[in-house]
Amino acid sequence: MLISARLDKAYPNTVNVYYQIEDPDKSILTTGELLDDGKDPDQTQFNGVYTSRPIVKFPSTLLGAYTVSIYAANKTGDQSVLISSSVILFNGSNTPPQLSALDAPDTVFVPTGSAPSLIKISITAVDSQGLSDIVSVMLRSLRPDSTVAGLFPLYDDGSSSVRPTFNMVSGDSVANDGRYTLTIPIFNNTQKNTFRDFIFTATDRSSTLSNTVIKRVYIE
Ligand SMILES: [Ca+2]
Ligand SMILES: [Ca+2]
Repeated sequence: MLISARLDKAYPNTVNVYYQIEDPDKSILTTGELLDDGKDPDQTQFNGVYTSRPIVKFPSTLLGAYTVSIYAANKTGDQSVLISSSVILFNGSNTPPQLSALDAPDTVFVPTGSAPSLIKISITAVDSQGLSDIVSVMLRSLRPDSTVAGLFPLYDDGSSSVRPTFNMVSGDSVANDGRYTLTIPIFNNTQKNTFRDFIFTATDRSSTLSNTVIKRVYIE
């Protein structure tokens, strides 16, 4: 990979120019220095164009947007602003995620008391590029007139933390097993004698959408 940056002028031996490459999860993959020394791959010494050609090993299991950032620093440690651009890593043989084995109730009963009814919804997501290729599994809830009542993520987190969606844990049993879960509280002010169509989709790191799973849930 060839990286080069043009400074406003040459700073022989007073300024160092560095690059860093972050993976799609914002972890630093590699760092290094760009040189203005006229040695390959740099073409001309001291012309203010700094160049490097690092060998970067992009992990094939982590597709998506890698960020290449460049900054300059002088000998006393003053740094320029970071200049960044993105490199999108695609897998030419990427395949979409696949959803299956939905577990959701046919009918939800609105409670009479103040305690909410909890409905747990689970679905399995797989991807030929591995579970790490899946970035999201979403539930879109549609009213009978097809307007969107809500868009909610499902989690494969083993219920390890309280999620802001409903301010509760997801209800997921085992973290990172490809089984995604969301627990939805139904309160006594919920409208009855209607239904919602739950539309499930997963997305992978190449922004490829899965098959769609649809489930009509009646509210009584
Ligand atoms: Ca994939
Ligand atoms: Ca799970």
